[in-house]
Amino acid sequence: MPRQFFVGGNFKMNPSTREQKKDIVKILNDADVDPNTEVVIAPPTLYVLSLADILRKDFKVAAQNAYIKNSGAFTGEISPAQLADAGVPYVILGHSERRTLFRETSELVAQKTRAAIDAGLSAILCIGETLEEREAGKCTQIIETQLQAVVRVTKEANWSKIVIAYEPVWAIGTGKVATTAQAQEAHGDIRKFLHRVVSPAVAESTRVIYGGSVSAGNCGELAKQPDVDGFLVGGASLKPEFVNIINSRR
Ligand code: G2H
Repeated sequence: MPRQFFVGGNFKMNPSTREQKKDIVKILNDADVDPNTEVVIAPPTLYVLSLADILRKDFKVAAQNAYIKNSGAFTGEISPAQLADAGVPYVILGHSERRTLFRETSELVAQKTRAAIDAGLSAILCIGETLEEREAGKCTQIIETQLQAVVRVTKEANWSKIVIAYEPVWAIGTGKVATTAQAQEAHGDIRKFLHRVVSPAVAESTRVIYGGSVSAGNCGELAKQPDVDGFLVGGASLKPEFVNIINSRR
């Protein structure tokens, strides 16, 4: 079965007002979009439910993070069980901003992934190397280490609930997108790793999406790569050009 094209909008800590949120939703609701693309919008936690209420029903919502426990004394955290109970189907985990600014290790990200799946959520699992790691020739090694942590705590069946987002850290918010060849090579490596370490079926069915300065201008060529199954979009997801990215396979 072909992998369904997936486009996520990672709003990060934007927009700053509820009014701006409504303006963005209006653009999405009015847009003519490819019905074959799965679209998932990840606003800040505060806005997830109110955005879901006004968002067109063929789009889904996601949280940008969740903790490893379902309840308890964890001030400031949000639990996977709470998200599931609220009808939120997806959560982004392991984004490089979480890994670097908030010191999340691959082991913690793996535990979060397991907890999310156990609660009934699907995870958009972000991985990717820094510029320093790429220049040292460690791209594949870093990606595999980040994935291996998840492999250790998940079962083969869990992978149907995971979308892998390859986001090279040097391309995030910098305007410096990976070349189509760089993206295809990394995505191909991820698929080979899944084939070797999990199973050929999981390698074939798991969606591997690209993130890092995706725009209306560069999405078309990236979307043509055989192992690029969609995008996780930051800055451009707040702009009208996000519609072009959703439609990049059209
Ligand atoms: C990478 C991406 C969204 P941007 O962080 O996850 O952001 O498209 O702004 O580089």
